Formats: sequence, structure tokens, C-alpha cells
Amino acid sequence: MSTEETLILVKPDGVARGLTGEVLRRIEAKGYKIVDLRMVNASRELLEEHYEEHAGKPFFGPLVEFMASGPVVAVRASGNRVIEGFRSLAGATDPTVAAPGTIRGDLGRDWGAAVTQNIVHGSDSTLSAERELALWFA
Ligand code: RTP
Ligand code: MG
Repeated sequence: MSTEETLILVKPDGVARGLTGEVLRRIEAKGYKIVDLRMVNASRELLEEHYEEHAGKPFFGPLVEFMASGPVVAVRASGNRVIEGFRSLAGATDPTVAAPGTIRGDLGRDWGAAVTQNIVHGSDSTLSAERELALWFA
């Protein structure tokens, strides 16, 4: 059995606020392994493909612009059930209601921006993880 892998992104708000180290610390403290890491100034093409499931939604344009607004740190992490486990570490999408103890709950808040700025992304299924890892670590 090969160990499960997921794609984690520290989004531009997380990088700009100097939270990359804190996110990496939490991934490692949980016991997951960082297998690969890169800083990326993502193109709109890459971001539109990454978030293709949201194409057509009202927040899609602002989301792509936000994700292109600064560098992103892409992480390939591995471990048993790391996909589900990192989603749990990240917390709910809306940082105002994300539980304390989670990355979004502890470090995020509503900034009144056009799109929810919530510090991290984590793949939500084995299929998404495979697809997204191929995009970001081509
Ligand atoms: P992610 O894909 O980034 O890990 O986040 P998620 O699964 O928790 O949330 P998802 O529904 O996939 O939405 C993707 C990202 O789009 C932004 N968003 N903004 N109404 C809004 O302003 C809104 N809804 C979604 C967030 O950055 C969210 O993480
Ligand atoms: Mg998602």
C-alpha cells in the first residue's frame, strides 16, 4: 500500500502575513511528511484549472485574482489519511466560524474582501489530490 498524498497550498494571504512557517509547523507537528515544496507565482491558466469545479460561480473571478495576487507555497504532503486529516487541520472554509484549534480558526478572519481569504487550500478527495498534484508539481 502506498502512502496517501495531498496538495496543500499556503494562499497569498498566508504567505503575505508570514504564516508559511506556522502552516508547515502544524503539518509536521501532526506527523505528516513534507515530500516536496515550491513557491509559485501561479498563472491565471493554472488557477482556473485548479479551481475548475467553481467555474461559473460568482466568486470564481475574484478567487482567481486573489490567488494570482502574490506567491503561493505549494506542498506535497504524505501520510495515512492525510487528505482528510489536513482538511481537518485547516478547518471550515469561513475563518470566522472555523473552530479554534484549526489553521483557519486560529489565524484567519473576515477582512471584508471580495473573496474569502482563508490562508490554506487542501485537496478534498483522492481524485482531486492526484489531479492537483499533477498541476502544481508538473
Ligand atoms: P479550498 O478549495 O481552497 O481548500 O477551500 P474549501 O474546499 O474549504 O472551499 P471551496 O468551497 O472549495 O472554495 C474554494 C475557495 O474559494 C473561496 N471562496 N470564497 N463566497 C465566497 O466568498 C467564497 N466561497 C469560496 C475560498 O478561498 C475557498 O477556500
Ligand atoms: Mg475546495
